[in-house]
Amino acid sequence: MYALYYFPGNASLFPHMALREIGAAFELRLVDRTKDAQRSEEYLRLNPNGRIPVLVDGDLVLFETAAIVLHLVDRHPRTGLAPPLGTPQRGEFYKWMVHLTNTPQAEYRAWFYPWQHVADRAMAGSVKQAAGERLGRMFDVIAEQLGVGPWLLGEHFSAADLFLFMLVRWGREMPHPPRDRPELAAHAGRVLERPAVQAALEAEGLKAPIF
Ligand SMILES: N[C@@H](CCC(=O)N[C@@H](CS)C(=O)NCC(=O)O)C(=O)O
Repeated sequence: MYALYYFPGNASLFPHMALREIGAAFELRLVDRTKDAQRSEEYLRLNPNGRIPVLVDGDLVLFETAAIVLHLVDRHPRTGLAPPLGTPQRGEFYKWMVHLTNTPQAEYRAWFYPWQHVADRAMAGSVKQAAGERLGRMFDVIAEQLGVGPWLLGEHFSAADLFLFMLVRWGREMPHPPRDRPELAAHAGRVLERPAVQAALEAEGLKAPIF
């Protein structure tokens, strides 16, 4: 039985959707950000960075959402959430997982926490605006690469699609949201139709508009 430390809509949504796609037994443990629980002594023992999520798998305690999902797809190879090891498609899968985590996901930190990126908090608005513009260019490229899809790996649905869905969702209140790109809106719509995704959103209490 896995335990996933989460907060609704946070980076934990990606492994949460993956766990439901896999059909694995898991328990959700709320890290109450409204009380800064991510900075509690108890949580810092699990993730000294004070960030959500964490997955506990027996004696293994993992932070980093992409690493958690890579571990889950390895633990459940027959669920098809990643192409077989050593295939060109597996390489494409790694490309998207790494790109999404170290490019748009990392950039979102500047969008959501701009004051952490400047010594002078008065500049935070400018940092946020620039982050939004960089994210826009990143989503332009992703949309172009995705094309008609239907998935990031073409005909093969993978965990990377869940990741992209979460990142598109995070930008829903941007001046030029990711959903403005027809490829990304169509992709998010397809992911949203999946029963496992619906179940995860419902369990986290996330309501429309989802993206
Ligand atoms: N690289 C980390 C980033 C996780 C992250 O930034 N989580 C956010 C929520 S989406 C968080 O914990 N924010 C609370 C804080 O920074 O205090 C991962 O992918 O797990």
